[in-house]
Amino acid sequence: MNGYVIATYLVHDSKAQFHKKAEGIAVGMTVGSWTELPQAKKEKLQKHLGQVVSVTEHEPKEGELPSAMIQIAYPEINFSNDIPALLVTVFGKISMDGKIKLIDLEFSPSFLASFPGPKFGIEGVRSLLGVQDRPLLMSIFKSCIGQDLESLEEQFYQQAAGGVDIIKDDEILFENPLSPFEKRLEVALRAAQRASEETGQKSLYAMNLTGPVTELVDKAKRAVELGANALLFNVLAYGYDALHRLSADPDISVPIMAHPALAGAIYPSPHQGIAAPLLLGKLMRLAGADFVLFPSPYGSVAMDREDTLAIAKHLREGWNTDDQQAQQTIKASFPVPSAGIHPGITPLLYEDFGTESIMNAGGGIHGHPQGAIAGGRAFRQAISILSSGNNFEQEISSHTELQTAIDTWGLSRRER
Ligand code: 1AE
Repeated sequence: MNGYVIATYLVHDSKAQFHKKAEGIAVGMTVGSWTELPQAKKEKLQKHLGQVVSVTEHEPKEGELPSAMIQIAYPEINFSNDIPALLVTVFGKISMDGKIKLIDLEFSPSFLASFPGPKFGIEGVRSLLGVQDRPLLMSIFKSCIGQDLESLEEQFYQQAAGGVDIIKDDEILFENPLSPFEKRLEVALRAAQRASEETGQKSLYAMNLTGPVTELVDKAKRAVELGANALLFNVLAYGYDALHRLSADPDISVPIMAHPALAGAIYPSPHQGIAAPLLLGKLMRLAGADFVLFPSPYGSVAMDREDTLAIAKHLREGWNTDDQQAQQTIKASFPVPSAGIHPGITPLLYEDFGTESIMNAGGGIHGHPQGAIAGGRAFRQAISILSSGNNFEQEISSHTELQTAIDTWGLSRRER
């Protein structure tokens, strides 16, 4: 439906009045009240009126509230082409009105045309690093709070020397006297250079971009001028539009990584909130994230596997639009399943997310009994076996660091 954004909701209602609910949303979230309007006003407002696309009632289940999927089409002339206006239109007031969850949004070609999407995407990040044909490896500083520049420089070096492709700040690292932003960048670049001279491998440093929202663009530009080559951003705390403005700015010529902090306050309820694939998949890519972190199905903060697969699909595959131009111009973002990842989980991650993904670990690298360099190596050995197609279990013992990691954390197997 060109000219409309279609929102899909899951609604639970003890009275099962789903058609009435759908009409109420379509009218209430667009022109207000329809029935009481005089004819002349109705004609004028017709083009602004929301449309009920479908109401699909589910088979009632014992002990559960009646539920239905409702789809509403919203005329794009009602809102400006930005994510805050979109979200307030489709889920502002009604997010507080009973058991209703926003499941999906379908965008029209005209709406998508306002969003450049990720500046680098999967291909762009790969070409910055010069790495093709294997999942990338990312690590997180652990710990970084209370650490001085010397300690962070050494941590950076160890991560890069172990073969890590991308090193990210912890999302909880803000401006602080021990490791101020510009100084932190300076020591990280120096450590990256030192490691690269030894390994011949490039690395990226995703610095946590923080501070007042009005200063973010200037701060990001300054970081780029000083040599920053990636940024980390707490998107849900600052808002999707903040990411959109950073990623669309031509002077911020580095990839941006979206952290999912706060997402757990929004997606987990079966009755309310915003579904994880939309929250962390479609909207993050639309706003311009080159990489998106989300809990993997296997680690310490596990997410439902189907949801993680749907996030990855939204990040990498086509939009649900038949617009070929949007398919081609909005680049694919890297899925980064995270939290509690160690080398023994990598076969499951590879099976689920394949080559075009990033394996990311904090404790799983720094906690290696032989140190962080060995932690990085253990992951790279795991990635190398998986990419070769050889039998993972049979090859473990040929790699000292990987064997130690498996002895420490074990080998995870799929529960059938
Ligand atoms: C889903 C986000 C994971 C994250 O930010 C983080 O810091 C993970 O650390 P580890 O790998 O669990 O130590």
